Amino acid sequence: MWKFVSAGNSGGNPLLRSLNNNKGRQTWEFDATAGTPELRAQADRLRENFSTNKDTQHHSSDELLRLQCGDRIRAKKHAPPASEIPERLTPERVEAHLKGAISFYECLQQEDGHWPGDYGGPMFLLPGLIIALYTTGALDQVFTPQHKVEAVRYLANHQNADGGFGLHIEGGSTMFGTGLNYVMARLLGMGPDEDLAKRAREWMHARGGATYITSWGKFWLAVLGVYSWDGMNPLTPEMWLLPYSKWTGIGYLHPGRFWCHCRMVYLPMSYVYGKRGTCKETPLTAAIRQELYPMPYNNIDWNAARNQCAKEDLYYPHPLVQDVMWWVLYKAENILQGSFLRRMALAQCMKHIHYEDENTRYIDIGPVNKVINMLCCWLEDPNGTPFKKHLVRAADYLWVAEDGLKMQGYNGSQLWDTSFAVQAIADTDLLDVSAACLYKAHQYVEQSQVVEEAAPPLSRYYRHVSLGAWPFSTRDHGWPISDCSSEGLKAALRLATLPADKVGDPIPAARLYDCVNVILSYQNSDGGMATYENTRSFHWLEILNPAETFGDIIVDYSYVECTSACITALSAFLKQYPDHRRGEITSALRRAEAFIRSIQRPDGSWYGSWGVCFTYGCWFGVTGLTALGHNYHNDSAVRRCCEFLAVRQREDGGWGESYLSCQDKVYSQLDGDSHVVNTAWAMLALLAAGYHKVDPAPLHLGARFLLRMQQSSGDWPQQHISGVFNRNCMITYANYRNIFPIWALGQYRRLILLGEDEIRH
Ligand code: LAN
Repeated sequence: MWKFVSAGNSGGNPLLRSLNNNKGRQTWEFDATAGTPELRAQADRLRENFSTNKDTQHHSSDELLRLQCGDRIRAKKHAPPASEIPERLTPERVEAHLKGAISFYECLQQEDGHWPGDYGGPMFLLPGLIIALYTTGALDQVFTPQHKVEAVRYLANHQNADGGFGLHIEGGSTMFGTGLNYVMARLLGMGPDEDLAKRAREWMHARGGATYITSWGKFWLAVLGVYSWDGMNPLTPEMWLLPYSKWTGIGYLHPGRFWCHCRMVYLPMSYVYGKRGTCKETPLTAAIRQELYPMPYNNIDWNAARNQCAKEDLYYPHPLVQDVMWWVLYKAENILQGSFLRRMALAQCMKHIHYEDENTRYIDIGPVNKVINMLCCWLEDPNGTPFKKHLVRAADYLWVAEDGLKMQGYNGSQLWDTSFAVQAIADTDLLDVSAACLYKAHQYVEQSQVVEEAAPPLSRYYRHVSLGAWPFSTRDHGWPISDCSSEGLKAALRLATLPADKVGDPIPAARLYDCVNVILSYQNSDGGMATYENTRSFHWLEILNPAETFGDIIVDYSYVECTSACITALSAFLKQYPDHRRGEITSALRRAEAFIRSIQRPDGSWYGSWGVCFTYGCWFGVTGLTALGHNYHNDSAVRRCCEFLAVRQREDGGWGESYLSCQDKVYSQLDGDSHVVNTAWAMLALLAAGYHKVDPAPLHLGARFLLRMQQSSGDWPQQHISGVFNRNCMITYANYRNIFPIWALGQYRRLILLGEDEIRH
């Protein structure tokens, strides 16, 4: 049976370095002897159930994790009341639902204090891992037969009715998704004539074949040797030898100025490209070569293929300047390949790759560079320790649910979820049911703050300061993020206001000061905060974005979410530490406020870049302003946003936003029921604004919707996907369905039913 394993259990391996005994590490292991026959049968029923409904419900619900926590769930003390939800809600009634919700959610919490959860969604990640493992000959070392069964199950569950695969689990078919997942199916042992493979191939052939795959797809196919490197726009590694300084002008094109995810993906990609690192031909790769295209492989016009892209994949079409640039670089390849300059550039890339690996304990910043860095280490030395260290960290990205095995968008969202959970649970004021769980969560927050700076010199590796920051997932990952630092700080500050004998000792002030230092350092000249670093270049550089499916990947911009999180954290900090860097903090707050106001849309909303979508952005926009004393009564920006939200409330009392909002940048209503997460975000925004003092009716309706949706266990259902990146790719946040309803109902009870006045941010 598949078993979720958390933290320290996975220690002891000398190749697996950890700064804190693997706190937060999430892995799944197959143990043939685990569980009882009944449990195994139940897991199979959950799988069957998913497959039966897969065309209407694309999102899995972390049922296997819940199954594993079954004993705790059955033994828990509280459940929500079963009787019908009354017309008029009382504080006692909502309290009973909250107790049920908290005691359920506590059952999922791990010993180290974090909440695990599925962080899948994108469909282009696992194929990259499989291609890299196949190329390096390590597939069977990392993937047991059970891993393969679950990976194939995942494919079968997420193939669209038209035979293709999407960019993410809820999206329409794309060449990127279909080409890569087809190849993955074949590498996992599926025959070309099996139904899944046949239908996927037909989808591709009907659209011209795999030469129409996006540039990242071309890269992976070239690595496997089923696409020619001549059919790729060059990933010139020499860009790493450009001067960085602004004064040179060309310095603005240096990858060190790109958004760190973009830079860290193109770094190893350009190494592999520069080396033409390709899988040794096997009978299987030779067969795949012929299957991917409607014409014979040898007849393909590779030069033309460079710029081909299926219309289904085209979110950001190349502007003309890019085509010109690629043509020049394509010609330059003849000179650069094998030259002294190329050797220097490759050595430079490898230096940066090793730095990234070592400073993230081989987890790496994300799933894409993780896999390509691993491939680079193998290309450099197939028997070397770096490659081995990579292999043991592959498991950190894999997740198993009732829909199968998937690769996640990060090594988890541990710190992010735990910080929100702390704030949500603490905000209910129900310490008698939540003290033990807050105590453990406190440990996790403490244990995951970054207390060791990345290796010096930071500037040579284009790294921002990390000391004092909080990461998104684990301390071992360690990349600092503005809003994760802010949410971590807010969780720590909130816990410090609760009795230490119940929730544990507060984190020492000096460590909070370090965090404030990082947060302040994130402020850009426009007053806002970006994600991991400061904005280092210009928006117009986006014309160089070669990834047709993703928008806005070149530069780290200021975002409403990041900026608002920094505001709410700094203002909460000032309340507890009024004398620490007061002048700097107040001036940073003023500038951040001006930024948030400047990006409000004429209709009163804020566009959310990392969650779906306007409800998410509005929650951040509003709370950024209300933390500074503005509200519905005294501020027209807050008022306009409340009105934007109020008119989008639906018949059933909730809010429901489709992921299409993210790509189209226009509010898009969901089909069917409202969504508990969107409802909670909208309610949190309205409550923070004090809208209930003008009209509590929408909040009563929203609360009743949340209560109606709550299950008898205290859980909420998993509905549509809630996260997004780069405008177009969706990502799962499995914990949101528990955290945000608890948070919104807790505030609703306090501020409306109990009539309290204090809004906590
Ligand atoms: C994330 C996850 C967390 C997210 C928040 C903290 C929620 C956000 O407020 C800031 C941006 C950040 C850190 C973020 C950025 C983009 C990430 C890293 C991801 C969505 C997780 C996966 C995604 C990454 C880019 C996926 C790999 C794909 C590429 C295009 C490189």
